[in-house]
Amino acid sequence: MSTLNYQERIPNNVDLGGNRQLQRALEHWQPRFLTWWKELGPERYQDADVYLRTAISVDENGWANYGFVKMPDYRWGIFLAEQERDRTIGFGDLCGKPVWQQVPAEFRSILRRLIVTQGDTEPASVEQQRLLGLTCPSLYDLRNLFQVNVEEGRHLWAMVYLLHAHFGRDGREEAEELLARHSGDADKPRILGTFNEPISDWLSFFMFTYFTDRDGKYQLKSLAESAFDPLARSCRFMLTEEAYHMHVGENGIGRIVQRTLEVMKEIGSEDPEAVRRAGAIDLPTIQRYVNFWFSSSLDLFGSEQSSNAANTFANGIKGRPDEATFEDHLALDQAFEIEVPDGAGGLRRESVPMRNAMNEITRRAFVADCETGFIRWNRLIQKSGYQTPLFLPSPRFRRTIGVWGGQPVAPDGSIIAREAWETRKGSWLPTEADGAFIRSLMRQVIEPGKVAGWIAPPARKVNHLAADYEYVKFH
Ligand code: BYC
Repeated sequence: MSTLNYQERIPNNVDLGGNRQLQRALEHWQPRFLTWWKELGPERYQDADVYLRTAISVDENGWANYGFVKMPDYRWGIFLAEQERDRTIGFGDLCGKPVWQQVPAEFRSILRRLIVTQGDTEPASVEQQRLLGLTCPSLYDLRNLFQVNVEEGRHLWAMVYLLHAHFGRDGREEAEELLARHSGDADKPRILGTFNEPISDWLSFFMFTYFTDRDGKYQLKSLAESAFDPLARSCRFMLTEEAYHMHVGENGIGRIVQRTLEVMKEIGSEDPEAVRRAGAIDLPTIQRYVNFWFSSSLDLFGSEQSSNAANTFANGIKGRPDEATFEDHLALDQAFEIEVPDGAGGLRRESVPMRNAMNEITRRAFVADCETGFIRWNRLIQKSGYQTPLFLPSPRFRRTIGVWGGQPVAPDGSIIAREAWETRKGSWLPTEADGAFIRSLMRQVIEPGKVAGWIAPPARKVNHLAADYEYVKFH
């Protein structure tokens, strides 16, 4: 017997009300999701009223509304972008054939694996970020954190919907497992590396939302091309929310850089120790956090040469981001050049069949997109009269996956001796001492309109509200 009015409780455009089997599956899963959310979602603030955006439709002109809601009462909805009439497969061997509304038996296990991998990252990020509310630099940031968290929750719902609606018993079991694996758990970790890294401070949070959510953008863009139409439509709508998460990252890092520059001017010094003594985060430390999160996020694209990627492309399951912008959608007789270590301390170029290089093609689009924030931050640095820019390290730096995995490479991309890597990595990656310093800055500020000393106030408000708006009301 239905205990909830799903049509009302879960805003959706998938006719949940008309599908009793799906309702039953979700009725089973939903209380487990809530238990998970209360145990491993945002610590302490389950009871607070938070000013949140909630997706209510897929109408481009008004897809969400804003209002106060307690997070456990958030209406995690299920939305698929509008169905395109007569959509055909846009790439691979089946190019031009009609897309699938159901999962073809021969692709069932690969599609399930991709949906599970995507789904796994969503609750993982909520778990990683669960303690950040206790050290938020402002009420504005606290609200943004919770906005990101509930939307990652909705993205989990999006994948669980697909598992329940299209994969029968296997899908239901996988949906349970999505709540059973936990970020950083020794026995049951999350599937992909970055999602087991702790995010214990706000500098890491902004790096994660800048870099790792951007991996999300590119993976979702690739899946939005899928011949499995419900997956494609689901991912297309998820991208709408994902854009805001990256904006949180870009603005957060920008505000930290801005504050650092103000302090450097005030004290008339760039010396990292002096900047730290004045309560700001020195630029070399910010660079070390960039190096860490960028390299970790690069691994999320998989190996440069991948038969998995070639197969999913050939079968129409996963395309390239913005596939329509490519000229040849078959990518059959083409080659792609990648760099590999030559085993003698140098590198050589290798030609790979294009289909096998899809992970690398997607990674390169990601890297180009990562540059945008640096242009803005470096403009701030330059305008303040300083000459040392922030930069993206070489994609070969600190890789653990792919041809560069485990290779000793400096941030400028040069291959170095292993001993040199060991002695110099402390100047390239966050150290224990960096972590301790950053954590020492993490003191909660929740007075409306006030902001911690290590980050500049936000330039833009949420939904045009006043700067001292009470975005979160505590009880
Ligand atoms: N860590 O052929 P390979 C997001 C595994 S983020 C651990 O090189 P393939 C979000 C790989 O799974 C977007 N394992 O790669 C962001 C495979 O294992 P199996 C998440 C890794 O298969 C912020 C093996 O190595 N979405 O949405 O072509 C907040 C050989 O793999 C890693 C997706 O990832 C790693 N870094 O591609 C919230 C989309 N890298 O199968 C959310 C779905 C590779 O042999 N996933 N491996 O056991 C995929 O498309 C693919 O699974 C991957 C790997 C791109 C991840």
